[in-house]
Amino acid sequence: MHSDSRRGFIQTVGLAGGLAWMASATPASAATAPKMIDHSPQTLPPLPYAPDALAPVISARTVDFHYNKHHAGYFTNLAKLVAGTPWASSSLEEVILAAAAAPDKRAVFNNAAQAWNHNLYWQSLSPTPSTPSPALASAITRDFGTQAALEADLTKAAVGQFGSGWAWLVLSDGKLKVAATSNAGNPMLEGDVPLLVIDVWEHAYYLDEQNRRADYVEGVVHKLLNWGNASRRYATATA
Ligand code: MN3
Repeated sequence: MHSDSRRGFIQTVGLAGGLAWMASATPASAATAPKMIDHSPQTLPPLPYAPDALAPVISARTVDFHYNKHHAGYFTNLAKLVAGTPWASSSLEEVILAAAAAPDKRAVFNNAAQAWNHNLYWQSLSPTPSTPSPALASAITRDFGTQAALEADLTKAAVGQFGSGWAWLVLSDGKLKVAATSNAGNPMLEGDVPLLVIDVWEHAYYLDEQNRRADYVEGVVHKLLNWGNASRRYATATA
């Protein structure tokens, strides 16, 4: 996706959210606009595996708190914040992009984005070992050289993120890229397509690893990343 189509994507989403601020963005045809590959409801999705499935890297206790308290809490807060507004019936993605543009909707943005980021986080992990599809593997070779180089970049971004945040593999202008965001940040705000994400908020690892974020990240990157899901997202984003 090049920059014109990215503006078109943002404009389309922005207008769907009733935003006048996007009116000056360059129009792009639907044919060239990148796909929004999710239209997520504002409801907590089921955990895709048993709470103890990610142990010993991530304990059942951490998954329980993380999913049932933190992740569920963002949806609960969001529901209260958008109740009775037009955003109550919008997709999570529409709320995120619209709220990001409204300075007085910071709480809406934070809760919607945290809800979405955690949706992808659970999908980005799996107890079952997996490898990238041939198409994604080829793109990894093109953009990082080797799978090990990508994993090293992702690890560095996750360990190096100062404070709370997220480390991502994204599709950006047709290329794979590692990114980091702080707090509830999400690369979709830049027009990029998130393929997988690692949560580096302390609540993701503190019960298991205390301050040793690097141990958590190493375990996630080398034992738990769901390359099957990343491959499906890559296929959808490039179709
Ligand atoms: Mn979290």
